[in-house]
Amino acid sequence: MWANDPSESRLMPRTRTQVAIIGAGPAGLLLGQMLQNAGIDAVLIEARSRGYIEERIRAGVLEQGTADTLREAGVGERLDRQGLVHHGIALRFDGVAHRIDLSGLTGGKHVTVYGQHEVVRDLIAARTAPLVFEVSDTAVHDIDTGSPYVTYIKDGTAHRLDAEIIAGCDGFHGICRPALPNARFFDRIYPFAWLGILAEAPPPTEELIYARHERGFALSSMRSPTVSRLYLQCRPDEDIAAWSDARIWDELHRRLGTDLTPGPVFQKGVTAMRSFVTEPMRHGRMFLAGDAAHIVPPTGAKGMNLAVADIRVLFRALEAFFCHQDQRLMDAYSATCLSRIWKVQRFSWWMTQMLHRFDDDDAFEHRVQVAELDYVCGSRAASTTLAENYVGLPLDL
Ligand code: FAS
Ligand code: PHB
Repeated sequence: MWANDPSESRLMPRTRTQVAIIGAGPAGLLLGQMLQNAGIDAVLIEARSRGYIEERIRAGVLEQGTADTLREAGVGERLDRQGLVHHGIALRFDGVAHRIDLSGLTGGKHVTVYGQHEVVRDLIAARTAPLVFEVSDTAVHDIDTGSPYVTYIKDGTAHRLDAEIIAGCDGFHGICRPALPNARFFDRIYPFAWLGILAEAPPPTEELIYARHERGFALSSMRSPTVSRLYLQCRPDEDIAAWSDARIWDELHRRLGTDLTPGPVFQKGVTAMRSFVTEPMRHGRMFLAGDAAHIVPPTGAKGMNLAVADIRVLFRALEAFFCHQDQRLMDAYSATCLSRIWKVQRFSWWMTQMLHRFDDDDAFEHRVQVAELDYVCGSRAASTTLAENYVGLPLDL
């Protein structure tokens, strides 16, 4: 019996819900929490195990709107206790670090450093509605009808989940985006990647440092006063085995120029860099949100924040549909999200262009790149532009 063979689906164990959510990343889990709070039934299915997604290290910076959204959803207690509130960042180039006063330039707004995996843990802990881990062969069916359904296999048994709405929150490698019949894709792959580490080492400074260096970009972030999160620009096909801890610390010191205190590295990974957008983000009763619909290079710290912004829009649309039989917000979903998505894509692309080494750039382009950083750090108008994007553009709702 195959889960994605519609003729077989009549013979499978069947359950019914109002919203079938595919993917338990920040997008799927937050939507599930908001629907649960509103008394709207949702079943969440996830390909990986609970342990895997709770240990998966990704984003680290929450916009103020994201933190507020998590509090409104009732999962902000640990964030408020353990999150690190930051009022500024530093841009470093030509050996000098320049502070961007995020709060002073945005009327007091700030960001919070709190690992994405912590957000995932908080959302899973708060979930009382069904959350099925380790599913396989997920497939969506009849998404252009009023009776869509999802099939999947769990512990060797094929299941059918009937729903009124399917939320495709299954990330960039999921099955929902490929199921869109008329989508258009916008894609840009950058000629470099990020080598990221987590280390038992105190961050060199209290705030983040984004460094442009002739040898390549580096970023100094953190997860706590004793755990550093650090990144180095590397080749897209970088062999991480060629990077010993000593080599990583040495390269970080060259690019960041700060007194780093090396410590045991307990997580290493290489993250590809791309910009990607899907238009539209909806077909019939299936709605894409988060990385299933878009990818931004992490230079602007926007990936997870953009997923949260999508979910705020999607939740309000589903609440209007289920509680007031009003489809207008659902019909406006794609356009509403894409308006913000493209502005965030621009900012993430701009930060990436400004801070990374592009091997094909000539001397003129290198000088222009430094001049842009010099202008941003020296002009209140230019640094305000960076600050208002970094803390987060106003949320639509
Ligand atoms: P996610 O990818 O987080 O979640 C999708 C979920 O769907 C996953 O749990 C997956 O297992 C599940 N899934 C996939 N296919 C499925 C199927 N067929 N059936 C059921 N479940 C399925 N952003 C930043 O802002 N800063 C960073 O430093 C940063 N670093 C990153 C590093 C890496 C390696 C990656 C991949 C992304 C990084 N991001 C970063 C972006 C990241 O934080 C995303 O924006 C964020 O995870 C988006 O959340 P979701 O849309 O929920 O997608
Ligand atoms: C992180 O802490 O993981 C982080 C911070 C800022 C970024 C990207 C990643 O721009």
